[in-house]
Amino acid sequence: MEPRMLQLLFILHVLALPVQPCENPKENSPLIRCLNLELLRLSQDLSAEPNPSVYVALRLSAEHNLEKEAEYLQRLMNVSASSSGAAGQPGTGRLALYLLALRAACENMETDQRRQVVTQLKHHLHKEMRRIDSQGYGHPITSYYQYSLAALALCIHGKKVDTHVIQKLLNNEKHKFTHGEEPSMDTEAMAGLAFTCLERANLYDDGTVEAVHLAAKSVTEKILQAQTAQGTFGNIFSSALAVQLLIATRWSKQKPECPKVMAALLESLKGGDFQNPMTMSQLLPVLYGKSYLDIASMECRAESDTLVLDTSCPKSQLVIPGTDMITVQLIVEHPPHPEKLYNHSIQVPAGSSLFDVLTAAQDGPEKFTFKTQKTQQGLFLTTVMGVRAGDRDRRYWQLLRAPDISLEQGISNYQPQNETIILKFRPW
Ligand code: B12
Ligand SMILES: *[C@@H]1O[C@H](CO)[C@@H](O)[C@H](O)[C@H]1NC(C)=O
Ligand SMILES: *[C@@H]1O[C@H](CO)[C@@H](O)[C@H](O)[C@H]1NC(C)=O
Ligand SMILES: *[C@@H]1O[C@H](CO)[C@@H](O)[C@H](O)[C@H]1NC(C)=O
Repeated sequence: MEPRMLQLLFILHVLALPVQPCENPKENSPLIRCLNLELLRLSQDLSAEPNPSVYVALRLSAEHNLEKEAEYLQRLMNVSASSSGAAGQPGTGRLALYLLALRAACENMETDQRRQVVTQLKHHLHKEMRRIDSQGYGHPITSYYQYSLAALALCIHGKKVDTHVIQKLLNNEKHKFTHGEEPSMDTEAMAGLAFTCLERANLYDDGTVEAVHLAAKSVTEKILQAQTAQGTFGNIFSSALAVQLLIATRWSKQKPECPKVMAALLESLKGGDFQNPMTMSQLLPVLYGKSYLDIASMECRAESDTLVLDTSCPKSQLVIPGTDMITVQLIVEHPPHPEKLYNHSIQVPAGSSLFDVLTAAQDGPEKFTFKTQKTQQGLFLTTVMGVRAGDRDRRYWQLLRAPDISLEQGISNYQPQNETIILKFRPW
């Protein structure tokens, strides 16, 4: 029998198996609907730059407000047509998300302008690949996360990804993907989604199909093994993407990993941990049993146009700073310089964000200074005490709780207790 035929039989066999994907129990639907509405509300904020990840999440939902989604798409296309990424940055990931958004909108891709977007992403991916190759470097320009996202986006559009590009991702999968110096389950998951899409694409030779199949399996195993006692894969934020991979690979929800992680995600959602548009938009699809792979088969027909902005959902549970004060010891470390650049205690109202702490320090007598950059994830800390962390030298200001616990949120979202916070200049 022809290999193609065998492959087809295999796919039909898999489809016939009675496995249900990792899904949440139905009784949580009001909570999920509120997350959906929160994202819809965010999409209506004209002062914020439109975010393709938010658009994709709205599209993968089971409920829609088609008019508002269409308006958002217009704004998204408007921005992407006029500007292409921040200065110097190739914007690989942004462009990939934009392409996913176009497919999720069932937009016609056969126009000169649209073909050009695809070509541009291929070009970016090549530049990323060449950087990995360039002597003694081994890293793409942005990150393996964006590299994977780009491969996924091309694959979702049925475009062939250069096998050299795939090979580089396969090579790196054999090591661990990292986030700073820690394992990055987000990146494992995104690479796994890309491998799974490539495996099913019917565009590659048997050797490549076999290699991406094994890589997808290996990534899934790494993720399952990383499950914590609380049920998360890595931390709670990487768990959303990890579950997308389990959904895409049709991991049975009868297996214990699934209900455990779903419970953890819903608990965190209830507790208000998902605060910024990026984390919310990565979570919503999995709560509707969807992954980014489902974008490939979207038809945009007969969708339920039932979502209306109302006030039935509780406002996000941000603690309003009160009158109780807390004391945060703020330490700035710039290895290898042994002396601390800064070490003083700051008083702020309980419930303040870390950003509020840094601002209070800046206004204090001790000459603390910092700069930030606005992103969809909140404010990114770029410069501390005049020391700027750049993409070029692959350094960043890591946020830690003493002695060495890396924070899982950025300065906009993290609310310190009475504790010591360390800002440490680190390679990544
Ligand atoms: C790559 C990456 C990094 C790189 C970014 C550098 C680079 N040039 O790529 C580095 C290692 C520097 C980094 C740092 C941090 N990161 Co990070 N990062 C990611 C990752 C894996 C991919 C982001 C990406 O490329 N997205 C795709 C592009 C298209 O979107 P983008 O919006 O343009 O991406 C930019 C921002 O996301 C920004 N960024 C990256 N991380 C963070 C974190 C925060 C809080 C902010 C405001 C911005 C930001 O860098 C990206 C590239 O320019 C995500 C995983 C995920 N699930 O999203 C985690 C993730 C976003 N990071 C996270 C965290 C917690 C951090 C740190 C706060 C860790 C720490 N304790 O210090 C620091 C930021 C500290 C600071 N100075 O403000 C969390 C955020 C969770 C949340 N609640 O919002 C995530 C989701 C990982 C996780 N599961 O914990 N990160
Ligand atoms: C597109 O951009 C132009 C100019 O920046 C603006 O005038 C117009 O209102 C925008 N359209 C939409 C749908 O946002
Ligand atoms: C922080 O410490 C202050 C005094 O040291 C105390 O009054 C307050 O209750 C503490 N707050 C928290 C959240 O622990
Ligand atoms: C910071 O300063 C405090 C005293 O203000 C001191 O006890 C502590 O050891 C210092 N920490 C570091 C890491 O230098």
